[in-house]
Amino acid sequence: MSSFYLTTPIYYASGEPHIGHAYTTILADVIARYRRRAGQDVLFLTGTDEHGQKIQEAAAEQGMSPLELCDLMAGRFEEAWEELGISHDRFIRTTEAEHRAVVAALLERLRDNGLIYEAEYAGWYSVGQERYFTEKEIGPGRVDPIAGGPVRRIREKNWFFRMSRFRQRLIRHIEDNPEWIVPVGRRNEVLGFLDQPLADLSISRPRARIHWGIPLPWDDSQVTYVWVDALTNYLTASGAIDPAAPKGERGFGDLRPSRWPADVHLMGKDILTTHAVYWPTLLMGADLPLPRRILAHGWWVVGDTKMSKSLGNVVDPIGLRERFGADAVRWYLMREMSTGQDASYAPERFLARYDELANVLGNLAHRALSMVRRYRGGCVPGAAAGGLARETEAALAAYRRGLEGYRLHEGFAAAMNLARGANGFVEAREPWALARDPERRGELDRTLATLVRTLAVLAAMFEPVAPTRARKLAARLGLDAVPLFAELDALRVGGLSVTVGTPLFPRAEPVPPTRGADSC
Ligand code: ME8
Repeated sequence: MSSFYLTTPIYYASGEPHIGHAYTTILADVIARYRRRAGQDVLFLTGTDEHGQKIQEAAAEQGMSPLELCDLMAGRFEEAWEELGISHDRFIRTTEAEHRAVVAALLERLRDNGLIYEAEYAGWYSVGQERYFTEKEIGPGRVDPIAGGPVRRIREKNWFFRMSRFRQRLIRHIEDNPEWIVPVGRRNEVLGFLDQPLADLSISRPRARIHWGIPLPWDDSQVTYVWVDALTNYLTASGAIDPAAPKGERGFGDLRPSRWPADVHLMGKDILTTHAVYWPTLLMGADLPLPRRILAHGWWVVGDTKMSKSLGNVVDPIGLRERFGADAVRWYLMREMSTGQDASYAPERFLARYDELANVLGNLAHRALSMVRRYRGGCVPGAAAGGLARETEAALAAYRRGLEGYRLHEGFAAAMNLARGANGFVEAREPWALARDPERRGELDRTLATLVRTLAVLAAMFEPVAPTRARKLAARLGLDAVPLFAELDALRVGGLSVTVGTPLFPRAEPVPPTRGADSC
């Protein structure tokens, strides 16, 4: 069985989970569920980023110790993910002892490789982004260019990683691997960034300023820069480095058989540079393989401003879940945003996407199952389910291309189109008319079998995005579980005993019943 390791960013434990965090995590969950359904052995990692000045200051403001705040917030993220149906395999916290030891081992290796030196540094630091910006980046207004927050002038002694040495090698890697950073626009952004000389990376902060961090193994007056600490989580969770093993000559011993390298790191475009420049050069410096792919998605915006905690315009995904259910939130986020582009959150678009679930997929299920009950006593006829064969095959192929090529919106559009096509098939066949004509019994049987088979395929296609309703749909079809993709060809629907039940997606607002449902 092939394996698949995917990661989300680890979220700052200083703020509540919002719809932006939910988006990345749901995106990862949908990919993870899809890969599992396609038969892969998946490791899906998420977690919280718990060190650094941002956390230290947030805890102080709330009168808590940093660890108390992190415990509280890690719990909040875990609860939110539970409520949104996230199926992660591991939730990592950077305050875990194993992670702290892996960070120390990685730094030692970089140092033993001659890539670390000490120097005085002066620059503009944004606590919001936990990084320095250049004079040019902050512009005349002196604000952080990502969220517009304040920057502080800081002059201090730091340890540095010789990142500049890896510029050419990184450019070559990006050029030789056109799909390493997706979508392509983001890849070009990184190449543009690398057109400029690449500075060395400050990897530590004086403990006198920030006490909440992982001490450098060779200088405990300094703590590890929080981005170096945070990025290393991907390696910790892979199991590649055994921090308890005797230390090798260069920071750590041989790598353990593990999940490293990751198949894909997912993140928002705000943190592409850290993932596509800092992280791979650190890995190169430590002689470790690079992740296989980096996917940077767009932002959810309100009007034309990024949704962000500091701007106070965040949408609470849990509030939406309470009203419409987790599957509807997941569907909206995946369907509405072209993977990679920005999208604007709008309540009326949420309702429109919900109506699509109710009126196309929900309606199809309700009509088809009601007709099996009405015309065949709830037992699916054993006739050949050959109708819609070409449409189903084409939809499955487009869907799989979309999910494997990280264009999820296209995959789900194909799934929804199949459901729409199946509703059209009902209108064209007019089963209610067939039912009145005893000579067309066989035709009615084939129509009903086709509809049930199509619904089984749709349950498989929707499971990654709408797992609860897909399972419900499969159960209504009389199946024990949502079929895996490999099981679809051999699936026989004849003899299944269906139940109609209440609508899968109760209508958000009353709308008149459709013609087909009326007639049967
Ligand atoms: O950056 N639209 O954590 P963070 C879409 N701890 N996605 C959004 C979003 C929006 N409006 N706002 C946030 C950090 N996100 C670091 C990461 S990883 C080694 C360390 C998502 O809590 C998006 O994935 O600020 C973004 O990259 C992430 O949340 C940032 O979360």
